[in-house]
Amino acid sequence: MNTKVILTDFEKRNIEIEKEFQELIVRKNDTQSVVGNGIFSRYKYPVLTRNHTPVEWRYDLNEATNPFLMERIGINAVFNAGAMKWKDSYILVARIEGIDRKSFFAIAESPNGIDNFRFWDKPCVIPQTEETDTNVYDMRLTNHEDGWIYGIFCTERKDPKAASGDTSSAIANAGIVRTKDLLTWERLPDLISKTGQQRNVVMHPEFVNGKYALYTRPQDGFIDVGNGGGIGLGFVDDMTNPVVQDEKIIYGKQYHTIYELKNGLGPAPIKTEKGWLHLAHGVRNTAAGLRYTLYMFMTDLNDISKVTHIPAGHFMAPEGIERVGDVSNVLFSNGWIEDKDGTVYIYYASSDTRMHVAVSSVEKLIDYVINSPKDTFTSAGSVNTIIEQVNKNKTIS
Ligand code: M1P
Repeated sequence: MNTKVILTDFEKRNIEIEKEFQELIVRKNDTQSVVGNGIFSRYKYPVLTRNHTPVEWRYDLNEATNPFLMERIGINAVFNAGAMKWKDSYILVARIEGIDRKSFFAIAESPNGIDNFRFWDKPCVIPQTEETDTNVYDMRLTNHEDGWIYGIFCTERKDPKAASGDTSSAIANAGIVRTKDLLTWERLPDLISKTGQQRNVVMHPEFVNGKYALYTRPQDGFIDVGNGGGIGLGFVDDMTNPVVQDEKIIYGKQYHTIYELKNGLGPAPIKTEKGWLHLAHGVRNTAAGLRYTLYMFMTDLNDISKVTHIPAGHFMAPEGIERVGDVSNVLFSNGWIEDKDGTVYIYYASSDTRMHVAVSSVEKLIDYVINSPKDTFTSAGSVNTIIEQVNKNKTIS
């Protein structure tokens, strides 16, 4: 006997939601079909979006309590992810922002680093200090030689000194967690530094003279860097009492550059035979608001406070759809992965909305950083740089 199963609206919608979700997760990613700049290859599709978050996070899947199968918990954006290789998988610790504006962390894992990223079943549970975090975001992962994986993130709380009626002033500081399995996170005290606000704090993967080295970004206000800003470097004796000593700016903001207004380090640096490769973001002001681009520099292997190479201008800037989002005209990166064969997966977020990947190699990035011309800081200097290249090209037979 042929009995026809009649599905309820709930059941039909459930099937559609699941189908759409699975299609998105397994979608194959390919390099963009453009010649490109030879430095890196962008990929066609974002690797993580809000639609990649598990259906179970967003929907109450019980027909009795959610008969219309409505989304009960909305996710607004998935961006600014820390990254690392973990047991042959590519891991992103993404910043998930709910529609309630609160950000939190969740791990997504891929077998190849370019597609098939799937979130683990629950978001990360980050223990609290005595002072609860109002908002947390932008975790940088460092696999430190002391045997721990550290996650340093921004913790934000309302400014206790804010005038009554001022409901937006906040204090940003570096929150610190560590783990050995990416499942259980031990919360350490927040960073103790002399500066007013800290964001974009990143741990160096090796001890320096027996101390932990931290890249910082001190600034006076929550939004305004004031007299502060710039990428700093400080040292900590003991991460369970993280007092920063000898904090110094190793690369400051500079007039008429892409980091004119502020800059901040991205992921932990990659060690190469020529020096430490760094990825950072630079911010400048425009009539259309702030513009965030990514740039690279290299520091000395034996003196990590010494910047040895820094090409002029941006390494990556928002293109196409990347330009548009909740905070438009922004590229931000706090995660990259160096594979055993030298491939480098650069994970970057566009416009505080979604995550992308671009692929390069250690060899190419070294070449880019060492052999690209430096900023001359004037238009005449830029013209001269081009003329020198044209003349050099004329000598090729
Ligand atoms: O909105 C752009 C970025 O703004 C901040 O970065 P920074 O402190 O360098 O200005 C952060 O809130 C970051 O998450 C965000 O992507």
